[in-house]
This record gives sequence, structure tokens and C-alpha cells, in this order.
Amino acid sequence: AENGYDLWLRYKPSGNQTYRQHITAVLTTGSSPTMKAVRDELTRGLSGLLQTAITHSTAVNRDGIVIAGTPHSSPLIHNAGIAPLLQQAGEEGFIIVTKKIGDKKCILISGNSDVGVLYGAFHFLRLLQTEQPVEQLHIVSTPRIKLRMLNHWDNLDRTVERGYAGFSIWNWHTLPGYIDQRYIDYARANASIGINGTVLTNVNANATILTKPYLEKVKALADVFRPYGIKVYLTARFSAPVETGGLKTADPLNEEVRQWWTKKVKEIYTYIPDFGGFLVKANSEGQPGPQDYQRTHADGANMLADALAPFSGIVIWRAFVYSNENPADRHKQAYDDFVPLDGRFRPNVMVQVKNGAIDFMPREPFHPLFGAMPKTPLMMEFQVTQEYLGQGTHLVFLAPLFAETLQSDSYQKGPGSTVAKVIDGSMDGHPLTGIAGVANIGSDINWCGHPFAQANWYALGRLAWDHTLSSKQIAEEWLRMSYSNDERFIGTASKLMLESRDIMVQYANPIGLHHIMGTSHHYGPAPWVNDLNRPEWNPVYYHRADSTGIGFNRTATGSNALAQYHPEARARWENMLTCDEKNLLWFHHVPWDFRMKSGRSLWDELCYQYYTGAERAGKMRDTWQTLQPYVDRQRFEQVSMLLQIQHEEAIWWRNACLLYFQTFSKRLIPAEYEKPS
Ligand code: GCW
Repeated sequence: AENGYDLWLRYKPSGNQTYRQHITAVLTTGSSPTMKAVRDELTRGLSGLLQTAITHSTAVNRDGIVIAGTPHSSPLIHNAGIAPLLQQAGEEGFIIVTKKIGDKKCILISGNSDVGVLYGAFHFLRLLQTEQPVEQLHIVSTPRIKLRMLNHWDNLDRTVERGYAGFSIWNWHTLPGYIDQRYIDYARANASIGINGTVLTNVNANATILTKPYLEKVKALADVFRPYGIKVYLTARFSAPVETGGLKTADPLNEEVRQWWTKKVKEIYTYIPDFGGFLVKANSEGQPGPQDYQRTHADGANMLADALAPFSGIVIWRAFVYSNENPADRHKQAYDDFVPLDGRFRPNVMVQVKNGAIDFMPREPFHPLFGAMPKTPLMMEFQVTQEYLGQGTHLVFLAPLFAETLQSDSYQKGPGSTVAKVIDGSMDGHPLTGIAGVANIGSDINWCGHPFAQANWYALGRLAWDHTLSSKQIAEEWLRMSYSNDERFIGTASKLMLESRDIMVQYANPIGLHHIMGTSHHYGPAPWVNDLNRPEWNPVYYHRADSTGIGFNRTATGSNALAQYHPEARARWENMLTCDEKNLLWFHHVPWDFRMKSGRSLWDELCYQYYTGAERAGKMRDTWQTLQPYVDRQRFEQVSMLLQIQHEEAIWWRNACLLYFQTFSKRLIPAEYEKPS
């Protein structure tokens, strides 16, 4: 049965019969563990796709040999005349070219490093999996982002914060002696989309991970991942010197504290010589940090950076600071804390910024920090796990959300200063660049819970490699590899995926509403909650509905969070009359009778959006039913049931929100929407 375990690496028999003529054997060069992974993957992939036993050649004695290796390990490749192409490929990139070697027509997969060849091998398999022509190949590909990471919010007891796919895949109990096959398959899946870093532990960190018995376990994982080009990172609890080191303070300027970290880092590198570094959440949501000692985020980050620098390790310091000491609009905290520190971080520090200033909402304007800290390399943090987007039950394809942020214009260096250009280093000339996604991976058979949630992991990797890829291309690739190349399936299923996020916004958070979901668990609607002891924990804080209207005034007459954006960026939001309606209630408190572009009043528009969203969720379910002929039974049934739940819950969102907001608006729901459903 198809249980989804194979992800997008299913390697089912290809419908394209010509492949067998073009591909006759495999020749790999070099003997590193990475080249072994290349050989294994090509063998596995090609024998599945071509339904034939793959011959391993040692000489170019026929047409159609797939040759994989670097010029360093093979004179054959060295002499193949591809040096100029390889130059374009860079350190981690690859080339795939059709080449005559002697009089034999071959397919050459090469790169300047073994891991580049591995990425090329996976890309070549992807071409076959998606039924692309392979007669005349000329591909050069190089990642636009250097660090392409997953952040696991996995606790040492195997619970996963905001995880909706079972327990953590890291079995700390049986490590380091027992290597679960999953670890290897995890590495394969990540390498296939170019992910080259993983943070194993939750940002709400437990210092125990830094103790010897756990470092031995981490080492075992790092050893598994290394051949696949994946470096391991850990979260560092700022108070670890106190908790596990017996010191009285964790003050970053204290000499003993500095020495403790220096020693700890040294110890880590004895286990993991290519350890990536630390990810740190400090002074946010109760986590310890430098501000506990009246020091700045830069003081904290730099202390760790100094310890890591001799080993080329880095610090990824999160800008998600959300503390109760700051009573101002939560939207403004990160910018207020971090902009004054621009230029004060060591060169091996990156500041990791969530895509928006509140928290991974279904739709959120880009974070004002992007473009506002030109002297600091900023890393993007997306959330792949769907904390606020229906978690494990709603089908929401996130590539359009990621792309929307990346393509937003910060205007910080004139028009065209997109967030993507901040992140890929091109705007301010940073060599260190990164995109991280909070993982949606767990112990469920299919890894991600919802069968379609796999697509969000896939999309994160593909966009981190190349942020210019369209959501459509990513959806189609994933569908072809995971389900079927049948055009009738692809057309319908990709449309369903591409619309899904907009639909979710409509039935849950239309017109810029945000953070009105159930408190603490964040599932389902709860705009009425108003009894939690911190004001900004309550949804009423965010929607501010009253008898006059609804929405959060973030203009100069309100919290003035808008002032954190460049004037040209905020111009599209500043004026209620011209504000992009997608974010209207994010920035304005709008009267119920305000005239929307549709001609409807705001209240009627709100009703329209909720009703349309719920109706479209129902259509998603119906559309899926038409795809039964193309989908195996198990996954078809799973998705059918989940889409049914999603539709019911879209109605729940609609009814709950409209009935509640109606107590303020005191207006009727237009009769035309009240169709039975
Ligand atoms: O999204 C919120 C989550 C917390 C999370 C926090 C963060 C890991 O609700 O669970 O903690 O953000 O990003 O630090």
C-alpha cells in the first residue's frame, strides 16, 4: 500500500519508454561516502523508474552511460571539457550535460564537490520522475542561499512543539547505538531538495542536549547526515552555564561564563568536527538571555560567536523577541530591539527573522526588519509546520505564502529592494545567507501527517535553493513525483494546491484579521477570548472589534508600527482609503460601513469572504473526488477525509467569527450568502 513513507522519492515505473534508450548504465567515480550515496541513489532511482537492473560500467563502452563525479576524482570528467560550466556551478552547485566521450553519447552529472554531484543526481532523477526530455541536457544550477535549513522544535522527551505528525523522529533513548533507517531517509529527502543544515532541538531549549551523553547521540546523527551534505546545529539555552555548568551567572561579559562556552564548544567539535553552530532564542517568551544581565542581544550573540569562530561555526540569533516587559504593540518589539544593534554583531552571527512581525499568520505583511539592518546578515524563518494554518488537518500549500514574503518590496534601497534580495545577500553584499523552515516532520508513517503537508517541506527546500521558482512549478514537480504525471491529474491538483492558502485566509483570517485563533493551541476560531492575563495573549487585542468597527490601528494615530517600514513600502498601507485590502484590518480600525473596492460595506465584505472561503473549502473536497482515478486508494481516502474535516471546520470558522463579530456590528448577514451548505 502507498503509505507516503517514500515522500517524493517513490521512483515508480516511468511512462516514458524512451528513457531506457537514453540511459543504459551508471558510472560513478570516487569512493567517498557521498559518492557512495550518489551511486546508491542513482541505482535505486533508475532501477525503479526504468524497471530494469542497472549496469555499473567502469569504462565508456556504450551510449547512454550516466557518468557522475567531480573532476578531482576522475580524469574522465577532468578531460570532458566542462571546466567553464563547472566554474558557474560554484561550491555546491551542479551541471547535468549531454556529452560525447570518445564516440559515445553520455550524460554527465558533475560538480566541484561530491555533494554538488549528489544534488545533481537527485535533480537528474527529478527530471525523469517528472518526465522531462533527457536527450540534450544542458543544466547548470547553483543555490542562491548558502544555509538551507530545517529547525526542529523537538524536545528531548520526543514531544514536538507545534508538531502535528506524531513524535520526534530523534529517538534519544536508542541513540547512539541504534541508527534508525529513518535518519538515512530523512537525509536523502533533504539532500534531494538541497537542504544542508538541521537544528535538531527546540528553540525553547533544554541545556541537557549540551551534556556529554547527548553529544554522543548528536554525533551519531551527524555521522549519518554528513555524506548527504547536512550539517548539524543545536539550540543553546542561554542559561546552560548555570544549569549544567554549576556557575552562578550566565552573564555574557563574565569571564568564567565565556570560558565555559569556549570549553563547551571545543568539546562539541571533538564529537562533530563540522558542527554548524547554535540557534538561540533569548529573552523571548520567558527564555533566558543576555537582557537578564542588562546586556544586549549583540553581547549574547557575540560571546557565543567568539567561542565558535575558531571552528568556523556560526550563531543564528533569533529576532523573535516577544516579552511582557514591552507593553507597546508586539509588532514593534523586534525592530525596536534589533535595529539599534545593526553593525554590532560578529561576522559569524546571523539574525534570524520570521517572515512577519507577529507570528506565522495565514497572511502577514513582511517583517519591517528586512532591509532595515543592512550591516547584519538576516536569515529568513518560515514555518513549515502549520501552527496557525490548520495544523495536521487542513490542506494549505505554503509556497505562495513564502513567495509573497520573498517578493515583497522593502524599498530600503529604492524600488525592487525585495525581501529575497535582502535574504540572498545581494542587496547588502553579505556572503552569509540563509533560509530556515520550522519543520513539520514527525514519526507518522508519512512523516508530515497530512499527505499534502509533505509539499511544504519540499517547497521550503526548493525555494531556499532558488527563490525565483514559481509556486506552480514547485506544486507540479511535487505532484508528479508524489502522485502521477497524468496531465489531467496535474492540472486539477496543482490548481487546488495553489488556491488553498487563499481559501484558508478567506475562511479564517480575511481582510488582514490575525491571531484570532484558539489561544495556546492555536487551532480553530476563538476571537472572543479576553481573559488571559497578558493583553496580547487575547485575540480581542488583535481584532479590536467594537460598535464602530474592527481592526488594529497601526498608523500614526494608533500604535504607529507602520513607521518601521520605509515610507514607500508603507504608502500602500498607510491610508485606509487606498490600503491594500488584503492587509486592511492589520493596519486600520475600519468602520463597519466603510466602502470596500467591491462596493460592499466592510461588514458585508467580511461576510462575503467568510462565506466564499467556506464554500471554496467545500469545492476543494469535491474536486479531490474527481481525482480518484489517479490516486492510490490509501492516500485518496486520507485526503478525502481530511478535506471533509477542513470543509466542516471552515464552516466552523465562518459561523464562529461572523456570529461573534455580529455582536459588535449589529448588522445582518446578507441573505444571499445564507445558502444551505
Ligand atoms: O509561534 C510561536 C509558538 C511557540 C514558539 C514561538 C517561537 C517555539 O506559538 O510555540 O516557540 O513562536 O517561535 O519561539
